[in-house]
Amino acid sequence: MDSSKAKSSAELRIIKEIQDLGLSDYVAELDEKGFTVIPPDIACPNGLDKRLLEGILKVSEERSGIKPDLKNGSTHQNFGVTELAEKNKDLGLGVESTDGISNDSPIGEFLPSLIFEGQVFEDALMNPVLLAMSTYLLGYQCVMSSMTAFVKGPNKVNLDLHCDTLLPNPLPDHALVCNCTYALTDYNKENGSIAFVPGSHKKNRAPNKSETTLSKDSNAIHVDAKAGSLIIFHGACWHGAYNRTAKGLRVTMPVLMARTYMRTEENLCEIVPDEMLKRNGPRFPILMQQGHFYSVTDYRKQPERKEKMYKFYESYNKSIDGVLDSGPDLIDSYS
Ligand SMILES: O=C(O)CCC(=O)C(=O)O
Ligand SMILES: [Fe+2]
Repeated sequence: MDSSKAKSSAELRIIKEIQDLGLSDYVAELDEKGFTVIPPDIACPNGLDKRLLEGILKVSEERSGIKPDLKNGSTHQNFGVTELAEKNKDLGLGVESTDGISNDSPIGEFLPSLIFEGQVFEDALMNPVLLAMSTYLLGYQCVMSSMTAFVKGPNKVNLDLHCDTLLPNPLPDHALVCNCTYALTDYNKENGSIAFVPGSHKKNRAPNKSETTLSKDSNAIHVDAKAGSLIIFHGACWHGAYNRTAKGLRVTMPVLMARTYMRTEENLCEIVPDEMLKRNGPRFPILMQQGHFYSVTDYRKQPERKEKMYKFYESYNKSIDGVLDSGPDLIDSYS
């Protein structure tokens, strides 16, 4: 945040939220390094992490028909080795083989679209700590871009360095997206932790092709974190992941958040059931892209959509003491 200018009421509000939640030191670290690790007692009180881990393992079993072997990782050892080349290309992921031969998946099993898998995933999105950190970086109008999980067993390849803002360079100083990753099993290098290049968000660009090999970047570091930690990083921060040499599974759930005008990974606007919108409080519909004016697929539905959009914005703005100073009321002058 630029400290030389007078602060808006939204900025004053988020600063207070951050102080009240005990997050000031984590925000300072995020500003300096581009990432921070919030420990389980702050990030996941009331056992949210245990419920999430259980929920993800259940989804994995339901979708694949195989019960994940959390302790030994046998179900996910060298995951995806056969279909890897094509799959990773689809995900846009680059990989570095640590033994010069192997080509298993750098992320393991990929579970997209988790927000529709039950209440615990809605709770994870509505976690006040996740929302305060996302709001700090992206503003009160930010949306969820995607909620996914990676279930990674022992593997041989590193995930190449990249940043999550998939736009042409240069990138602006402020974040356009941020990644809030729940680490649901213990993190260290042997466990296949995420890798960061501290301060890289200040380069205002993604790594170029010659800079993506993780082992060649002497500034890259791993993260030590207890299960239940929440790792927050700026969308321009360079990161990758180390291969897992330990047995067992690394289970992580990245919640990608985005400024309201960004193209999102998941297109949620028209597919969220009313029941889900009703049960989660006034910010939830905004997070679920219900305040989007764009992305029209059927112009005949636009009047109804607009009406809902107004309603959602109004009740959300009321719940945060009217600090939003742009929104549908401004858009209305075009209609
Ligand atoms: O596997 C990891 O730790 C990093 C994954 C990643 O690049 C991401 O969540 O954006
Ligand atoms: Fe990433």
